Parts: sequence; structure tokens; C-alpha cells
Amino acid sequence: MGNKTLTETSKFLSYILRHKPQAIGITLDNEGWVDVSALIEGAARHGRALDETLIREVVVGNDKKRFSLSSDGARIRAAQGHSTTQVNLQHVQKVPPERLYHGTASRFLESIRRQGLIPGSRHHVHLSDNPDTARAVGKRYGTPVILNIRAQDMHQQGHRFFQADNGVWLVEHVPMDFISETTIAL
Ligand code: HQG
Repeated sequence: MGNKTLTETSKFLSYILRHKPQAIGITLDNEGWVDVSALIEGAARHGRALDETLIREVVVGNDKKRFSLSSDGARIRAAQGHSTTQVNLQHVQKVPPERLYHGTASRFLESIRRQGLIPGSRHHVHLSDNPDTARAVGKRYGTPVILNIRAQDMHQQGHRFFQADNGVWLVEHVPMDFISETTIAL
């Protein structure tokens, strides 16, 4: 299987399983799951050939573990990053480490200073446990900036943290008070 096919299929699955399942006439359950067979049939009706082998390769080979298969392999979901209102993932609530990191682009800083970090079109603000990942995430939108978040302090003051299947940390909002340091990543 070529890398190009895998990347394209991964993008297609992200679009369908996070944002627009209705684009191929499928429905996700509350936890984001859909039968692999329904996904394959829906995709076929809309001119995209998928099969179980290709789907499995994308799930297993994905650098960020974007997708999970159920233990019997019959169902699939995106691990996080949803915008569709069909889904309300019950992520595991967890005590965060002392620090977490958020990567953003310098052009968003002014607005972040006013509002803190907000989820935008996703359901949560996404945080990572290491600055390197944060830098890579921020780079997608421009000159990357890494924000250091005092996650433990937030937790102690009642903010609930969750961790997705793939390790990404999620929180509803990060007020500016907990963003203690801004490092321009060169
Ligand atoms: C910014 C990718 C202005 C925020 C990545 C970010 C990640 C604000 C953008 C995952 C703001 C939202 C998530 C405020 C936050 N004013 N801008 N008050 N608060 N922002 O893509 O965190 O490839 O929705 O800094 O690897 O960048 O999709 O979120 O720049 O894990 O699997 O608003 O997406 O993974 O952008 O990325 P996004 P994100 P996948």
C-alpha cells in the first residue's frame, strides 16, 4: 500500500469520523463508533473504495493513532478531534501532570491573551505532555509558539482534564492565569 493512499484515506476518515459522517450517509453513536461495514458501504455509495485491509493499515500505521478499532475489529472511531454534534465522547478523566503544553501560532497570541485558550470548532482545547509535539502542532498555522500550562494548578482549582485514547490531553478552557510562559520556538 502506497503512503499516498494511506494519507489520503486517513484524511478521508478524519473528515467522516470527526466532522461530517452525513457526507456519506452514516451515523455515529454517542461515543463516535460506527460499524466498519457501514463505513465501507457508505464510502462506496459516494465513490470511494475502502476495504477492511486498507482501514486496518491506516489505523495501525497512523503516526498519531487518530483512529481506534473495537476489540472485535467490527467498529471504528476517531480518538479525538471531533466537531460533529453526533458525538459526545466520554474521555477518561485524569489528573494531569504538573505541566502541559499547547502549540499555537504567533498570530493567535493577541486573541489568546484576551480569552485564554478556547476549543474553536473542536470540543476541547488540545494539550500535549511535551513541548516538541506542541511545536509541531503550532507550526501548522504559522510561526509556532509553545504555551506552558500549569495543569496541576488548574486541576486543583476544579478544571477537569481528560485523556484521549491516543494520549492527547483535553480540557474545556485554559484561562490566561495558568499560561505562565510563552516561548518563541525558533
Ligand atoms: C487556537 C491535530 C485565537 C489554537 C494536532 C489553535 C492536534 C485560539 C487553533 C489537534 C484561541 C485551533 C488539535 C483564542 C485557541 N484565540 N486562537 N482564544 N484559543 N486558539 O486545529 O490544538 O492532525 O482546532 O492555538 O496535531 O491546533 O487533526 O486545534 O491554533 O493534536 O489529528 O486555535 O489537531 O491533530 O486549531 O490541534 P485546531 P490544535 P490531527
